[in-house]
Amino acid sequence: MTSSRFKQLALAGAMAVALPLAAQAQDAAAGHADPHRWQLNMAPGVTPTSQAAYDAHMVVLWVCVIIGVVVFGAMAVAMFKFRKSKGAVPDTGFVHSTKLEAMWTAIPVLILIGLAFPATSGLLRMYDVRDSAMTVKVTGYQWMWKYEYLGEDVSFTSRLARKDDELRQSGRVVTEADDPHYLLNVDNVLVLPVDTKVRFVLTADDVIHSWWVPALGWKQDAVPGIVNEAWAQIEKPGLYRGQCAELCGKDHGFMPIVVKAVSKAEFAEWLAAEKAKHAPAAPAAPAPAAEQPAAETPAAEAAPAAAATQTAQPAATAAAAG
Ligand SMILES: [Cu+2]
Repeated sequence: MTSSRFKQLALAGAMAVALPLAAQAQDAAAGHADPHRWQLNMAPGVTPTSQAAYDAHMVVLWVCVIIGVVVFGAMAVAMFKFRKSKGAVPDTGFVHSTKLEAMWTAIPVLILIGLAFPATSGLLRMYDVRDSAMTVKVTGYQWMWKYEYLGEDVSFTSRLARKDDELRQSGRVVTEADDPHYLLNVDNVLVLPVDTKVRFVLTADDVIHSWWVPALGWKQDAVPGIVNEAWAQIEKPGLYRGQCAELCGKDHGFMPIVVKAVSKAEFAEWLAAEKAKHAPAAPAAPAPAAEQPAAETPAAEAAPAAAATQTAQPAATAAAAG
């Protein structure tokens, strides 16, 4: 091989390593939530608990790296410096050292105690659902999710987007050009406000599912007859995708999750619009109108859409309170 050819190959090799690393650093800086090609590390996520998990993971990683360097370094020195061809003679008298044994017991114990602190404090924080500002009930079904904003009278189901479903049944090989988030799109996204402690209560209707959005930093089983809890406080607006993480039947791979984190003001606006959409007074159908107090119904029907929305909101709140 000529030297210029070798240089080219070396350069290509260096680029192959450096480019993904540079891309990763860029994505980490931009807070990118989606996994990407050549991603080498877990993502820090967008909640304080996911970042705590990431930090604990990085501490453990570096401790492992240091231990690896020390242990393999000592082995390398022992093998190359004290080898027979260099005239090394085994020390047959050295069979036991109480001091050494005490050291190699005590040091790992101390390391483990040191690692237990960030891990335990992170876990305790993760399980503390107190002082949450709102609660979302998540129910797993074969094969979709139902979201209920408790106390707000807003609920809907969320299933695989129709376009993805058609693509998957088309028999074609789906490429990124067809759909950059193939099988990770839903019809109705779960809208949540940022900088708000959102408590989740999770259950299932048929079999065990598991609600998992990696950017939030946890997954929680949704078990029929049992209510599990979790919480998230999303710090960055964005779209965060996840999937069911418990094998739940033939369409387990086709019940994705999409969380849309928006500003508090945007969320309040969205919630009000959802309430208006589902409020009994909004449609002009006679059946729901019968449930309304007699005096209010004709006014709401006659008024323009904006006025109907205003009427619907107190009605929805009253229903939620009752
Ligand atoms: Cu499932």
